[in-house]
Amino acid sequence: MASLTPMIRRRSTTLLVAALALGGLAACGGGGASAKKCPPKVETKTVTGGAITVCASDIKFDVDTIKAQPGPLKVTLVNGGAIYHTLKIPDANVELKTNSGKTDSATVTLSKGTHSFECAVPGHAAAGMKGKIVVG
Ligand SMILES: [Cu+2]
Repeated sequence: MASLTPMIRRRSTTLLVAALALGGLAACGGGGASAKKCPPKVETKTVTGGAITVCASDIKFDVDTIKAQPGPLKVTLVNGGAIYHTLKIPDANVELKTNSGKTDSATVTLSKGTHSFECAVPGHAAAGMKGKIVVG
């Protein structure tokens, strides 16, 4: 039965790797006290219930375009990254500011049309931390 040994050994290695991978996933999704993770980035989020959450990580937001109805809009910024980020909406004169693992929110009322938002940390908008809010 000596010829079975290599196969058994290989299977053991595979199981070990699988267990490590599962362990890694659990650690990511487990939601430790300060471990907020952003969901995968999407092109568009449509506001429901007058509130939208945007997650910032290093170095992007989790959405490009937010579609909203006219009226008050509560914007919440979640920082799922390791460094400081903001979400600035110049048209509303609002800037949400978050350190790693923190959230900030404000309610804005934007006119119909397209409004930009961006992270105001130098270099971040240029690196892609920007998007738009389309109201109408
Ligand atoms: Cu930033």
